[in-house]
Amino acid sequence: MLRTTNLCKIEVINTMKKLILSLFVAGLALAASAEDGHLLWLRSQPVNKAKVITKKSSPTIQIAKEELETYYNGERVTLKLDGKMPDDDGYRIDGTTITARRDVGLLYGAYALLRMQQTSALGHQPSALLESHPTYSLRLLNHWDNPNGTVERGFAGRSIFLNPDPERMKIYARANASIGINGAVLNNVNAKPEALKTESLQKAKQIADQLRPYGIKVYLSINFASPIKVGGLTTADPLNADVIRWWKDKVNEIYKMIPDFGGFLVKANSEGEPGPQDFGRTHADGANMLGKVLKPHQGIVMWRAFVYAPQSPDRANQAYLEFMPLDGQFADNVIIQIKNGPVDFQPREPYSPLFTAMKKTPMMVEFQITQEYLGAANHLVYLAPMWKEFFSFVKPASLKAMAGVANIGDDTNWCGHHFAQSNWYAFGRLAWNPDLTSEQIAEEWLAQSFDMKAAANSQLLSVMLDSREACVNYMMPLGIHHIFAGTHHYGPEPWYAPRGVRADWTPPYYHKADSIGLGFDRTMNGSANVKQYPEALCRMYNDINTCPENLLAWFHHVPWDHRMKSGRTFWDELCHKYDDGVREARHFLTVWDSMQPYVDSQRFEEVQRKLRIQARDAEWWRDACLLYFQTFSHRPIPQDMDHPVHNLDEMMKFNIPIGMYENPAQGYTK
Ligand code: GCV
Repeated sequence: MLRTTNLCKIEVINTMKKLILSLFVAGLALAASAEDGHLLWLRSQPVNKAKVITKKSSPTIQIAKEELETYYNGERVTLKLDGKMPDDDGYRIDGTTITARRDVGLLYGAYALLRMQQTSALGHQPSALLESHPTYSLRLLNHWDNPNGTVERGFAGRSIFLNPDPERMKIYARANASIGINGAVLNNVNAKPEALKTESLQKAKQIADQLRPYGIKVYLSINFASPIKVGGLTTADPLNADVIRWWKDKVNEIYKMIPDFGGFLVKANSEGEPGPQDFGRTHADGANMLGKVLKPHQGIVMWRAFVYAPQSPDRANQAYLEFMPLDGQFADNVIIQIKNGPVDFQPREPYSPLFTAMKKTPMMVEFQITQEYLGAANHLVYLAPMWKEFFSFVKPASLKAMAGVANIGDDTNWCGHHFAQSNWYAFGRLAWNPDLTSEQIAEEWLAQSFDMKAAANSQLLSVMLDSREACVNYMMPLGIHHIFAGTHHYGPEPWYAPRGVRADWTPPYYHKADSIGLGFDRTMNGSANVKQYPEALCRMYNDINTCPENLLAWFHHVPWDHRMKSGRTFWDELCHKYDDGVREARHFLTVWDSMQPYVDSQRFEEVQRKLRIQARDAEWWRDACLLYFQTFSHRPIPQDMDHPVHNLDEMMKFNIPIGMYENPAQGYTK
């Protein structure tokens, strides 16, 4: 009896020991695996092994040295400046010697070497000879941050610039420098005049000082009426001598504080913002006045072409109509900043025809990294394929620069969704080299952001590469556009058209559904938008039989029974596209669920929650759009697909909010 009891005790003690040990091991594993995404793609652990040899020292070279000495796992790296290299930010890596013309080139070279180390499994050899030069000298993030800390179309918390915390600024600067981003516009293009008050400039100076060693210049968005609103003048007429003097003094004040200030970004005469047209002047008059004032300081003006008037029969025509007559009239330090598409960052648009029409004006493209129209921070949508699509029509060399509307806020993981970090990453990599493929960039990002086995990586790679087309499918396939909810741009509201709201801010203006068909007739018989494209494209888009099907309802009012290449009618094809999108969104979730063994628990769960939202939203999109369009088509939903599970009348009463399942995004301000 006694013996048995003792044996039992021993067993209990052993079991407890085992339990404690396993809890300890599990605890360790958990601690090791907990990741919150705060370090972005720069998650390497210090190895503190390399010795870096360099003759020159500067704050930028010092950072390059520290990065390599901390994270490079070779013995020795040499950093060399070479005045014979091309005069740009490029670098050469020969074994473990990095050579560059500029200090910042050495920093970019250091990050490139570290990237090779992190992605070596992809077959990049650290010892390979590599010389790389940026396609664009200006690679800018546009932050739409407001002085009160909100971020317009931001879904990742509040502005990181509200109280620029040095630790956060350092991660931000490292991340940008690691992918070659060299400029940040600190405030919203819907600029408050206060942005130019001395107190605000002092804050900009503080940020500029923190970013400078990483090769990043700061820029500001300005309100064109600032001479009135800040300066107390009675006019902001760009040809008025007092106005010009006010801008000169303001610019001098800025450069005293920030000697390497980059320049101004201007949204003028657009969506109610003031501009030169308010004083009977042109965009060129306004932009050139600012250009002249900035010129002695080597500053630039980025003047946006995002303009449209409420009464126009076709919003897509307008930027061209306003800017083409001014081609060749802009000063040489003015760049016209044009959104990739002619309407507004839709999941799919054709390229803006201004890019191929303007021949005598420096231009830059504005992409939107924040997912205003692609599921906010809830949907996994990798945007590189969309930007590459743009570059398949617009030659990179025809542009001067690239800007991206940032998806960054003070959320722990910066971008709201762990995978949204890949869009920040992809933007920077493409601004350096638009010839990189979406696949290369996604592979690099995955290799640096997770520690997965190759097979798992390749499944995630497919998810990323398919995600943009999936989003197009479940939101607005076959060229449909701008059928978003009226009060935000997250869910569908193709029926939204309250009295009193400008027509071009309502979906029926764009989809034009009726008993005949669906889509906006932009052919020569319609708004003639096709005419703004080069002749061959014009011809192709104008003919419903040659127009690419993925833009069909963009350029045509497509009859419901129009025969598609698949043999289906347009209506049936539309139904299938929506259903494909839903299936794809569900498939992304299934793939992710199988990643659990390879991903740290925190990021696994956070991404899983978002993918579940995405799959539910996709279903909501399909049901809302198909049931609503069916009231015009009067055709049945095909039998060989999943049928809607919601009722239209119920959906029409409910406006799916961005934060339906999560905390609402704080950013939306309009
Ligand atoms: C910053 C769209 C967005 C606005 C944005 C505007 C622009 O209309 O919805 O939030 O304003 O584009 O790019 O200026």
